[in-house]
Amino acid sequence: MRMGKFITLEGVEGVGKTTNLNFIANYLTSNDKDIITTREPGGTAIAEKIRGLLLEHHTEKLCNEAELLLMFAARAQHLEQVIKPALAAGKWVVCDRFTDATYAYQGGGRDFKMADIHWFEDFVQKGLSPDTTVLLDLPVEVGLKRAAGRSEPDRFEAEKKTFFNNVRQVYLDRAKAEPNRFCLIDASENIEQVQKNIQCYLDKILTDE
Ligand code: Z5A
Repeated sequence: MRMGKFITLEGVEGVGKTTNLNFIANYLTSNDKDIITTREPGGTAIAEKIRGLLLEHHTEKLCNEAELLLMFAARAQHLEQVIKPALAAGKWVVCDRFTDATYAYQGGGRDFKMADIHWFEDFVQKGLSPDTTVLLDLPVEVGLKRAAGRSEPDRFEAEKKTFFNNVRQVYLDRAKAEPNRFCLIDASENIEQVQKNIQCYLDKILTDE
């Protein structure tokens, strides 16, 4: 039985997911919600090892099919070990990225058919999907500039601008197709305004509960 709520954060590189994940976590906690924060790929010891494989550069090229399967392998482990038990215990799960990222990066970026991703989604998640997805949107160049200079670019960060523009477009298409689940936030505004807008949305969820 699922009692908690499942909230995910999405967006291209540098939109402020990590910054706002902490804000959401603090806001929900101050509203007496029992929450956990987690991330994808990752969130368990095994899934974090898979994250390492996915993000690191290798001398051998990681093929796109292996990348897609590893994303779902990490997700299966994460769901089983962390997300499902937390939701069943009535906790709110706030997760930095989930399957929308697979549609955006592997579908939009790597050109996999959306129907193939959908098949894996059904196989791994068996109907479990986020209640709410906060999509932080901003022009790709701005996000890349914000994220620049933090560390050596990982395997995804090293991709070209066209890749990220395709990723962004899939996110926007998905938000348009599911307006009830997505909360679309203009992440080009200053942090205070972005968080005010997120808070308005969270207040609605808390009131509707
Ligand atoms: N991936 C995938 O391909 N398929 C999948 O299914 C999944 C993931 C689940 C790892 O993700 C990679 O995995 C990701 C997609 C792929 N690769 N990429 N690219 P990740 O989430 O760990 O990595 P990330 O996207 O690179 O996140 P990030 O770079 O850490 O960005 P962020 O968390 O969105 O941003 P931030 O660290 O909160 O903020 C960046 C900077 O901007 C920071 O200095 C902030 O202080 C600043 N900031 C934040 N908000 C603002 C505003 N409003 N104004 C000004 N400055 C701001």
